[in-house]
Amino acid sequence: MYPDTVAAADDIRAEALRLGFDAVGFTRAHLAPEARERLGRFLAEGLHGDMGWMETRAEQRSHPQALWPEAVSVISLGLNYGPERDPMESLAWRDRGTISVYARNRDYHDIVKKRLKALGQFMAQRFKHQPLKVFVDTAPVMEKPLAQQAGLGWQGKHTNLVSRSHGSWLFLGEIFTTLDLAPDSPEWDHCGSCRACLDICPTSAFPAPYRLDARRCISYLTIEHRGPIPEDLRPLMGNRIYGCDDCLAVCPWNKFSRVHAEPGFLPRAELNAPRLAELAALDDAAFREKFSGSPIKRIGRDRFVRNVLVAIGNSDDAALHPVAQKLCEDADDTVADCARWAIQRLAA
Ligand code: B12
Ligand code: SF4
Ligand code: SF4
Repeated sequence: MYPDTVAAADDIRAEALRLGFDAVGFTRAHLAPEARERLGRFLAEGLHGDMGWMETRAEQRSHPQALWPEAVSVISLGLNYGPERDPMESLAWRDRGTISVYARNRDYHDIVKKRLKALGQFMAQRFKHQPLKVFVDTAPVMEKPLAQQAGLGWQGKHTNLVSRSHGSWLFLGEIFTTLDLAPDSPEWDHCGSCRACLDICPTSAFPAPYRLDARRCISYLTIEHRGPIPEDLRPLMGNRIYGCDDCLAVCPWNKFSRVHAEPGFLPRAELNAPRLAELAALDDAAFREKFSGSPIKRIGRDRFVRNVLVAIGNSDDAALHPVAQKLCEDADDTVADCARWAIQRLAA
C-alpha cells in the first residue's frame, strides 16, 4: 500500500484540477446503508419505469465492491457545465423547442471520460502496479451518494448533487482504485426550508422531497422512454423536447456557480431554441448528421420527432398544423399517433 495516504490524495487532487476538473473528493469504496435502502425502495416502487437496466445490476450499483472487489478508494470528480444564459428562457417561445443545457453541444460522457483517462494515466505512472477503473454515468455506480460522501456536495431535494461552489451544474465521474487514499469529509444538506425545485416541476414528478418518480420526469419521458408518452403528461411538457432543467435552474445555490470553461459545452447556435418545424422534417439520415457527436443522437430520429410533435401540440400555433399533418402517416406508429394527437390539440 502507498505509505502516505494524504500525500497521495493531494497529488491526485492537484493533477485533477490541472486537467480541468472543477471538483475532486475521496471516499472509501463503500456506500452508506441508506443509499442502498433507498435504491431498493425506488426500484420496489417501480419509480424507475422501464429503465430495467437499473434493476438488473442493482447489487453492483449499491455495493462498489460488488462491482469491483479489489476497489479500496473512490475518487469522485465533478466538471462544471454552468450555462451562459438562463436555460428556461426559451420555454415561452412556442414555435421553438427547448433542449436541456447538457445536450446543446458535445456529449459530456466523451469529455469527462477523456479527462478521467488522463488522470488514470497520471496515476498509473505515479503509483505503479495499482489498478484502477474509470466510470461516467452509464456504469452501475451510484454517483451522487458517492460524490456526497467524498464532499463534492449534497443530494438536494431535486435528488441531484448540489455544490456550494457550482450549484446544480456538475457532471460526475469516478475513478475506483486499489490505492488507500485519505477520505474527505462528507458534505451535509444545505437545502433548509427551500422547496423551489419541487414547486417548479411541470409534471409534479416529486412524490416527496428527495424522491423522484422518474416515470413523470420529462427527462425520462423524452430520453429514456420508448413508445407513446402517456397522454395526460403531454400537455404538461410544453416545448421541452430533450431533457429538462427546470428543477436544476431554480436552485438558489446556482448564484455561486460560474459559466463553464469547456469549449465543447458552448451551445451550438442552431440548438439554442431550434424551430419545431425544421426538427419535425428530419429523416433518419438528416437526424444523424445534425446530431453527430451530440448526446441527442442516442435516442434516434423516431423518439426525437415524437418529442417535437408533443411540443407542436402544445404550441397553440396554427401554422404548425401542416407540419404535424405531414407526419400522420409516418412509418413509425408512435410518431404517426403523436402527430394525430398534436393536430387534435391544435384544433381544441
Ligand atoms: C437513472 C438516472 C436518471 C433518471 C432518474 C433520475 C433519478 N433522480 O434517479 C432520469 C432519466 C429521470 C434522469 C434525469 C436527469 N439526470 Co440522470 N442519471 C441517472 C443515473 C444513471 C442513475 C441515478 C440513480 O442511481 N437513481 C436511483 C435513485 C434511487 O437515486 P436518486 O433519486 O438519486 O435517489 C437518492 C435520493 O432520492 C436519496 N433519498 C431518498 N430519500 C431521501 C430522503 C432524504 C432525507 C435524503 C437526504 C435523501 C433521500 O437517496 C437515494 C439514493 O441516494 C445517474 C448516473 C449514475 N450512474 O449515478 C445520472 C445522473 C444522476 N443524471 C444526471 C443529470 C444531469 C440528469 C438531468 C439533469 C438531465 C436533464 N437535464 O434532463 C435530469 C435531472 C432529473 C432529476 N431531478 O433527477 C447527472 C446528475 C449530476 C449531479 N450534479 O447530480 C448524473 C449523476 C449523471 C452524471 N454522471 O453526471 N437521470
Ligand atoms: S427534470 Fe423537469 S420534469 Fe424532471 S423532475 Fe426536474 S423539473 Fe421535473
Ligand atoms: S432548489 Fe432548494 S430545495 Fe431544491 S435542491 Fe436547491 S436548495 Fe435544495
